[in-house]
Amino acid sequence: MWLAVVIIFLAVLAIVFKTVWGTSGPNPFDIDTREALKPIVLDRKVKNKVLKQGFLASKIPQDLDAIVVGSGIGGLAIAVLLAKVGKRVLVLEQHDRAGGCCHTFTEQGFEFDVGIHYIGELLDHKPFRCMIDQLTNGQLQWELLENPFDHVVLGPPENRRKYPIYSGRKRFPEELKKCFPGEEKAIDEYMRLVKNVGNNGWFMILLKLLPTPFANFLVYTGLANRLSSFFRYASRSLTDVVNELTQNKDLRAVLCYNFGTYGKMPKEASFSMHSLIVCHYLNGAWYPKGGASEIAYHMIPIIEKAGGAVLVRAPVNRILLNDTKEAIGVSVMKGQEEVHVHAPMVISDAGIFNTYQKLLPKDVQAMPAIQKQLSMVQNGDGGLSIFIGLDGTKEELDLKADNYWIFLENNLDDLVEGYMKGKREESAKNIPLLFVASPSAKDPTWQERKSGKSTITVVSFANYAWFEEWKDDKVKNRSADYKELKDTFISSIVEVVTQIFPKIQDRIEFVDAGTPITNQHYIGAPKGEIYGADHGLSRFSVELNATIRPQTPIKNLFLTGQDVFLCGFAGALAGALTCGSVLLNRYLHLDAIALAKKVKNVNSNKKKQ
Ligand SMILES: Cc1cc2nc3c(=O)[nH]c(=O)nc-3n(C[C@H](O)[C@H](O)[C@H](O)COP(=O)(O)OP(=O)(O)OC[C@H]3O[C@@H](n4cnc5c(N)ncnc54)[C@H](O)[C@@H]3O)c2cc1C
Ligand SMILES: *[C@@H]1O[C@H](CO)[C@@H](O)[C@H](O)[C@H]1NC(C)=O
Ligand SMILES: *[C@@H]1O[C@H](CO)[C@@H](O)[C@H](O)[C@H]1NC(C)=O
Ligand SMILES: CC(=O)N[C@H]1CO[C@H](CO)[C@@H](O)[C@@H]1O
Repeated sequence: MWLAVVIIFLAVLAIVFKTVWGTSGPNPFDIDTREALKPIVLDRKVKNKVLKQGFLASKIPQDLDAIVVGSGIGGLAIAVLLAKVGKRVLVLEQHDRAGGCCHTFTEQGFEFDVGIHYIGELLDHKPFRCMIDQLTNGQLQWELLENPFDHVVLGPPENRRKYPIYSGRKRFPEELKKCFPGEEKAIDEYMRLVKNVGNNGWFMILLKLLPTPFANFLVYTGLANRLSSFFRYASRSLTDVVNELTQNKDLRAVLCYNFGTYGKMPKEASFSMHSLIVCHYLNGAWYPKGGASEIAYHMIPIIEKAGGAVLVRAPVNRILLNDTKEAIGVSVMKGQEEVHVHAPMVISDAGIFNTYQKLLPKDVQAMPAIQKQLSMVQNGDGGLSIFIGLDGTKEELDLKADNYWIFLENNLDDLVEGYMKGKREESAKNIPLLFVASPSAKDPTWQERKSGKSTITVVSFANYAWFEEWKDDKVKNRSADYKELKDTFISSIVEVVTQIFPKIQDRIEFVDAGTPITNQHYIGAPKGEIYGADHGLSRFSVELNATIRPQTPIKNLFLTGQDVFLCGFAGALAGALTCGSVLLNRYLHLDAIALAKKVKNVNSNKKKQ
């Protein structure tokens, strides 16, 4: 019986594909647009001319084809995709520089980036790499991290166990087995599951792109679960799956260690999400040469070349709707005044909560279709970042191009729960999980830019409620008790970091913390979220995945970025590609794969000649 259903479904799918192809729009991945590599620009003033173009009514291009709210990778990528097929797009960013989580900032001469520590899948000619090359005309360069690229540290200072994590489909499990003799079977089974589930992530994209009736058919017949191991494992927690594999507590923790990349403790995390992450880094981990600001810096000119613009200090305060409740443009706050900008299409990278709850009028928010979507998602946990500027080179300070995941013990679920539910003054003194990395050690241009200095960035989580009372204070001049709380977090974090990197002792020249209300201000995260909407188990239900799509219940209003798909640079980019697929009526993921193949063939032919 199931077989018959599957066959009928596949037949229908074939017809759907055909009709879609039949009426499809232009292909932004039609030709290879990479240009010869230009010398890297390190002068901040030169870069700021591109990244910090302030909003002025006079700078708004005429006859816009689309407006994008937010200049994160999700917003820039959809703007570039449209620009590549000749559309004129205006990107509006509330912060004073473009990039969203990919922006960088400078304090006391130290440059820090916010949301880019390492990205996977960037091997030459892989579709993901090809896509990014096309979106930056081949100007963005990537630097491979060390191998091991991650280190897991478990236990209290007097008993710390260190486990190196290597990339490589073979090497990753091999090295784990060296650390955990006798656990070979558990590690092999983990690898089998992770690969099986992680390689099925495309199914999620399919669900978002199929016409809604087909997607619903898949959901409500249970076919989606049967057809894809991704969804079969989506409702199982990471803790559940891992605990079945082994009794070894350290190994259990190591198999879960990077849950911080999507921000959900293992017992609430979906095994499918975790599998995607593990697979993402299996072939290595990379960092953008020149820092995260390179990303926006090389995308904006493509948008401009097509007649569009990327303007900052442009907070959109509402989406303009006409009498038939169709989106016709946005209103931007310029000082106390509203400036109205019109376009036949509005695409929001500001996240699902901002878009529906802040930018739409109350009566529209109340629409059942919008309420249904909102009821399916929650605000994710708040992020905490510590930025440390150091005197000394990476060699002097013993910093490498890698990351440390430091946990106070191996019972990760209890650690996170205790911390996040704890009283803020207590939690601030004892932060049980830290991600620590040195961006300056990852970037080969750093010494040229800031000779003799280094940086360390630390990331963890923090409860938005701990900081909410100060959210309306003026940034950079918040009250003394806010600073005091921040200092408690800073000193307990610096203590741990100094234990792991003893050479930084007495070398700290600058240190500051970004809290959930900092995220609120600079990246527009409504509750200080680190990764947008929550990535708990329910995020992975088939139904949610089929419901939350680039199309919104409002005509001509679309969503892009991390909330449409998943968090992370790759996740937000996949959101943009999904959005572009809808707008251009074609499967852009397939187009990117096709171009990657073509480019690879051309290159290997060149080598042969
Ligand atoms: C501390 C931290 C570390 C991270 N580390 C990594 C990592 O190592 N690897 C990785 O792959 N991912 C990492 N991520 C995640 C990744 O950076 C994000 O998931 C991704 O960049 C999100 O892109 P986006 O375009 O969806 O959203 P964002 O980058 O958040 O962009 C949204 C933009 O919309 C703007 N906006 C909001 N409201 C308005 C409005 N009303 N008007 C105008 N503009 C508005 C915001 O200012 C913001 O610029 C990290 C994130 C953080 C916070
Ligand atoms: C609203 O805008 C859409 C698209 O621009 C248009 O087709 C429709 O006629 C408009 N409705 C009204 C009442 O203006
Ligand atoms: C900071 O805030 C205090 C009061 O809270 C005020 O007196 C002071 O002028 C402010 N400083 C700046 C630079 O705004
Ligand atoms: C079919 C299914 O799993 N539906 C779930 C979708 O997500 C919502 C909200 O998280 C759940 O309540 C549903 O059960």
